[in-house]
Amino acid sequence: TKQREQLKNEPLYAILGESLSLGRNNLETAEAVINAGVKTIQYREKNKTWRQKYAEGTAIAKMCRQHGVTFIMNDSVDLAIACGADGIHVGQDDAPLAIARKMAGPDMIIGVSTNTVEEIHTAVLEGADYVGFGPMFPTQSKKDANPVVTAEAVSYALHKCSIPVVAIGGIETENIGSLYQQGFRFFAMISAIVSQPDIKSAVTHLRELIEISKKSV
Ligand code: TZP
Ligand code: MG
Repeated sequence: TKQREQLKNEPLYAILGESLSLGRNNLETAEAVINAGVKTIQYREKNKTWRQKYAEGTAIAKMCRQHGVTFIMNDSVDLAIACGADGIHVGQDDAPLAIARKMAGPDMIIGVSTNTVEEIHTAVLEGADYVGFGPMFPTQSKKDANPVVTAEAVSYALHKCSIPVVAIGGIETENIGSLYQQGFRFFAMISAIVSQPDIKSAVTHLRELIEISKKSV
């Protein structure tokens, strides 16, 4: 699908979380992120009801569709389908990939959170479209975050993983360039995007840092 192809061409992956959005609501944040030119957006809310997530997700999916932005729903396959999302992102405690795939059909993008060699290996084997991989650095944005990834897992992610690896966890202007130089090509961020007063300039800056690293690779 077009959306699946687009994932491979966009280094920045913005994750929405209202508690980290400086008082902006998710729709306002989504609008700003879309305006800043980010082509992949995930909706991630841990403490809202199904109906709240459904209402917001549906509205944001519509905005994304109008702007050619890929919209991914976190955690829940039923919400992804109900909201008309392009993709689902499942963690290790969410629906297993085979079940998510069966429910959502072949066109749905499915991403899986991974922290170890074993988890990456399994996600690829089961047919994930991409893996989220992290945390790369300590982060305050996820309460139950795994330990920072090991050097062994990083090496596996960079050299042995046949699908896109989306690095996550503590990524910001200070380290995105070095991650790029290490070989990472996709970067998911919450706070470095949605917690910035000026989302557009934050995104522009992140892109510039990637471009600079590209030249020195
Ligand atoms: N999964 C692993 S780390 C993390 C998630 C959802 C939080 C990322 O947030 P931030 O603010 O980009 O560190
Ligand atoms: Mg989850």
